Amino acid sequence: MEKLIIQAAMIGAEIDKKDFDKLPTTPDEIAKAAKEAVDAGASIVHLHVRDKLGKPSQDPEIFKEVTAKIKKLCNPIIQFSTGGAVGTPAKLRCAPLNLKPEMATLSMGTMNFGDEVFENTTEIITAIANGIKENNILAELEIFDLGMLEAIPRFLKKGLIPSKYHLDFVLGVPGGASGEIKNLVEFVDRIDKNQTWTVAGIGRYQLPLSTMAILMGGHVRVGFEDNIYYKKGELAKSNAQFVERVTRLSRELGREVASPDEARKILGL
Ligand code: KMH
Ligand code: ZN
Repeated sequence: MEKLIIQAAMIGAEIDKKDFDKLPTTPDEIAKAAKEAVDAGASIVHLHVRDKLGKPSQDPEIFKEVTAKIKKLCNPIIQFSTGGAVGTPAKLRCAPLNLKPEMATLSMGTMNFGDEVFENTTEIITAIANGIKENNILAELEIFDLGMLEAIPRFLKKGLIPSKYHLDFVLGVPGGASGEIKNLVEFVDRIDKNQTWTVAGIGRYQLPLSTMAILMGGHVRVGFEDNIYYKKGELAKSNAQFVERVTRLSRELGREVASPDEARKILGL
C-alpha cells in the first residue's frame, strides 16, 4: 500500500469560535495549527479562512496572508476550499483560485446540509472547475452522496471537470450519505483501483472511517471542520490531537505516513 496521506481540515465554515474556543480563526492561529498538524503527520491542509470578525470568508487577500504564514512554518500541500460556507455565492467561492494553490475542492452536487442547502448546480460546478483548470490546480472532488459519485462520468463526458482528480468521500453530513462503513465500502467499490481517495467522517464517524481508510488503502481527513469530539463526551484539545491518533493507528496497522513531498508524489503533483 502507498503511504497514508493525512489531511487536516482545521477550521471549516460551520462552527464559531464562540461555540468552540479551540477553533483556529486568525491567520496566526491557523498557521500555528497547520504547523502542529504537519508535525503530527498531516501532509495536506484543507483551508478555510475567517475575516476579522471570525466569520467564514472567501477573500483572496486573507487566503494569501494565511498561505504565506503557513509556508513560513512548514510545507504542506495547501488545498483551498471552494465550498466556502453554505450560501456563499459562486463568484466568491472561485475568487481565491487565482492564487494557484496546489489543490482546491470541487463539490459535485447540491444537497441538504443540515437544515440548509449547499448549492452546487451544474453552472456552479462548471464555474469552479474552470477556475481550477485555468490555474492548473489539482481538484479534490467532494462526494457527499452516491449520486455525486455517479455524476462524475457525466461531467467528464461533457469536458466540464478536469480529467485528473483526487476524491474525498465526506460521509455523515445530515442530508448526505451517512458514515456507515458499508457506505464507504460501496463508494470505493465503484471507483477505479488506481483512483486516489480520502474519507472525511463527520462527528462520531471520523474514527471508524479513518481506520477503515487506513486498512483499505485510502487516505484520511480529520479536524475540527468535521468533528470536535476526541471521544464521546470529550472535546478535542487541538487539530493535531486528531492527526496524532491517525498517525499512531496507521503505524500500528503497518502503514507508514506520507510526508508532504511523498504525498505530492502519490497525488502526481
Ligand atoms: N462548508 C461546507 C458547506 C469544501 O470545503 O469544499 C462546504 C465545504 C466543502 O466545506
Ligand atoms: Zn471544507
